[in-house]
Amino acid sequence: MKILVLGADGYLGWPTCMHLASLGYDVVAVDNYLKRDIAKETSSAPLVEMPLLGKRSDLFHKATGHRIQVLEGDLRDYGFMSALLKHEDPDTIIHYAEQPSGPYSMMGHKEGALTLHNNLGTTYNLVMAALEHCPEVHIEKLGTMGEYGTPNTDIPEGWLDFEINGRKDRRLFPRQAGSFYHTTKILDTDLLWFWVRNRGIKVTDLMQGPVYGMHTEQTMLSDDLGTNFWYDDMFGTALNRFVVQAIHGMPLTVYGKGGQTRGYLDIRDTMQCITLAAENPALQGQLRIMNQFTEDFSANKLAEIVRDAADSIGIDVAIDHIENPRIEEEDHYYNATADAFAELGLKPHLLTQETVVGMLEYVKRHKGNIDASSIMPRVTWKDGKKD
Ligand code: USQ
Repeated sequence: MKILVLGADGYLGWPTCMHLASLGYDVVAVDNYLKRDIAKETSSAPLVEMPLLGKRSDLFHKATGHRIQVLEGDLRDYGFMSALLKHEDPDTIIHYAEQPSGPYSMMGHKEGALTLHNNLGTTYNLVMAALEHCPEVHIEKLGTMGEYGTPNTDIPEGWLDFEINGRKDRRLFPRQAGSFYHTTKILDTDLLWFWVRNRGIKVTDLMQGPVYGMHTEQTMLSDDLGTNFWYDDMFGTALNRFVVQAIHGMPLTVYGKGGQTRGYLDIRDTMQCITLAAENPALQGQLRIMNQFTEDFSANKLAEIVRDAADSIGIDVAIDHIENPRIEEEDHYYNATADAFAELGLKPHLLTQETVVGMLEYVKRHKGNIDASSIMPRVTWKDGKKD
């Protein structure tokens, strides 16, 4: 199987390339380093900055004998996207090529517009180029659990069967996102569903929760084969941030009451899910929606887990409830389904103390790189960028 990974330089993109190449798939990694550029603008830096894709691909080849082909280009440019799909003629495309930060998307007009145009533009170009050159390709699109928001009902996997005045139908489950970034993911889902209905493309839309961790089997092969691990207010996800805060010796930043609950997963389980979906593709003319998380936690619970893990290795950690920069429910019902991957055979790595201690130890080795000035929230949902 030939697999294109779009957005291959990202937190998930590079580990995905190595994981799939290690399984023997023919992997082509594509990126234009947009995230590195916008991260410079916001003074956000990963804990350890990894080499560019070409160098990592060479190192990976030396370490394993597997090759990952690297291409640099802007997928917002239809000429590039079209030539890419025509030339590579892939079986599967994993589409991570989106601006992934809620806070960044809420900063102001420029950042919101970039998020909107980049995220919708790449998805639209991908659909059009697939229809032009490889209409049977399986598109695996990274969506987000945040598309559903936090309804006061259970959350099914994508679809809602409903009845009004005795008549029944089935539609996308209502979406209501908590940031402009998350809203672009809703628009993506609608865009894909439109082209599935009208031209019969083959799509899996993965509703993924926040991911934690920095290591997969392949990232541990060498220091330079790691993933870019973010902990700042823009690109860092909750658990990753708490681990860095614990090592830096500052109180953990729970936003507001801390009852905000999300479905989380270990980065190793992202690898499993992406692979399971690729090996068991959607049908032609199907939009298959799969919820991608393994356990749910409130922000309070995550903070307690990190505090207890730190305590077990002699690090004292306090938990602080700071003013919530976001507009979101802080105390709500949450019960989301995640049956599809379990049925395909996902073996979850649950959040154990050993996992968190492993993360704490990695961050401790790089403690000197922590930039404390990018940890506290610099963007509010109400006012955008704080001066
Ligand atoms: N939170 C805190 N303290 C922090 C950081 C976050 O209490 O220091 C809370 C947030 O208020 C939120 C929850 O933790 O309620 C999760 O926040 P997050 O920053 O880990 O995740 P989020 O902004 O939702 O976005 C991340 C990724 C995004 C992905 C999404 C999956 O950045 O790309 O789509 O997780 S999901 O959350 O399911 O939509």
